[in-house]
Amino acid sequence: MFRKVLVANRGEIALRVINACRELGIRTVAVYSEADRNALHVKFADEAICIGPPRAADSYLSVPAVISAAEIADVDAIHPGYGLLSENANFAEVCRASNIKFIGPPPEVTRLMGEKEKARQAMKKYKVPILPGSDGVLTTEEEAIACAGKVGYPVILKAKAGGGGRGMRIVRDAESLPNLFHAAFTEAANAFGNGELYMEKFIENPRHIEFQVLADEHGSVATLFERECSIQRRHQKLIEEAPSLQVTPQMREEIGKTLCRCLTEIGYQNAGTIEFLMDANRQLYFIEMNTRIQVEHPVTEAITGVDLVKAQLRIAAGERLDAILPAKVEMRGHAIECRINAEHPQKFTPSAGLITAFNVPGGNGIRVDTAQYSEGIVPPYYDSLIAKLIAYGADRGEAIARMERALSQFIVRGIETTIPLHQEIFQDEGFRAGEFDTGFMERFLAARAEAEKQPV
Ligand code: MV4
Repeated sequence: MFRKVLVANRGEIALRVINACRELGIRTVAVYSEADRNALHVKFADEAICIGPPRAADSYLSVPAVISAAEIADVDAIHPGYGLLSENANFAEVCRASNIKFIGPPPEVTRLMGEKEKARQAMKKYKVPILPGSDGVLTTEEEAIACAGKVGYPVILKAKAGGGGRGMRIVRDAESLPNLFHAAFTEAANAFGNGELYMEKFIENPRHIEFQVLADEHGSVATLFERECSIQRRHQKLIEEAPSLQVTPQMREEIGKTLCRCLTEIGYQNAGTIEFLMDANRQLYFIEMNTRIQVEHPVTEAITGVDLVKAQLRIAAGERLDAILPAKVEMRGHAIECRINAEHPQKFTPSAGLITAFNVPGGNGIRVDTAQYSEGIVPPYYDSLIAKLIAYGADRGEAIARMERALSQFIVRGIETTIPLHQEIFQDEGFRAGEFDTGFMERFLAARAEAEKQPV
């Protein structure tokens, strides 16, 4: 096992990784920007090194700054958390060249999954269901029109270098395709330095369902079932749960087996998430793979009892999955996560500043992952996530009841948070019945805006 690990992140995930290391007897090194001097990840790590000014580009995202800190502290490995450098294959290569273990898959695999169209073809090769669409990138409008003719409208153009919803265009007919092709290409070229596009059949208001896997360095891959992540706004997830009410035991088993075979062939290692869209016929189609630990990993931990971050560390240290996991990973009960953001609950504008009161709920079935505290500061430079509230129950009803109870006891003063928004969503009949798709928040917010127009 590693002697010392550098945690190349901040906020709740940095603390989450520090906790896992502590439980495994690994020393930790925090890195921090000048804005995070008083942050809890700095306080709770064994050592801490300031790596630069507040802007992430000058600190947490700076490969030379992070690698220098790792060399000065003489660590064996770096855990990147999520976001920041976690899916940067160049960073993983620099780690390798510096003889520091990057806790994630090999750079070649990170690069493959970062090229969305290559990932799609790789999944197709190993029989993971994909949507009808292009084979490879489309080089001309003519090629795109021909492809859309075969697939059938509506189609969606996506950036090969994209992901997470940027640089996409929905195309509903051949007449509008040339302009949309040009717009998507230009946007992708500006955002990612690569304008190449591919095409898929467009699914209206799909559900977003993702499968969690763990893969060791000896060719073993295990599935830890799925999460339902359809409650999102502008590609930012708000609520996630596990398992999905829409996935039958047979689908879970079949997709799980196919993914394990596929990822063994690809040479995947570490924790990973395979994202799918579910259409109205409840068919699942691969869209993207994320090669990092995800924000919503605790709902999977709650239903499986597996500590995913400890598993990442043990896998990266060369341990075998059969030593890390029970003979058969089983799921039990239901878990839901609310992302608590430092944002105005109606306008979604960021709300940085001093937290004057912070009461974290607890009790049976409640987990809170946060690096915030009373008198803590939310800097304006980073992601607005300040806490994750996870409720577990024997069934979805119990998880909902516990979440509502905990939301009412989660008190944050001094800044605005999305807690009141979550309380409203948990009142929604459709949400409570599990009847929702990725269009849920748009409809919910439109209905709320409409209701506010009516005089009382
Ligand atoms: C799609 C789609 C419909 N059809 N692809 C958005 C984020 C990116 N990861 C993929 N996205 C979508 N891809 C096809 N072929 C609809 C979306 C989409 C979406 C997906 C997941 C969660 C929320 C979403 C919100 C809007 C659109």
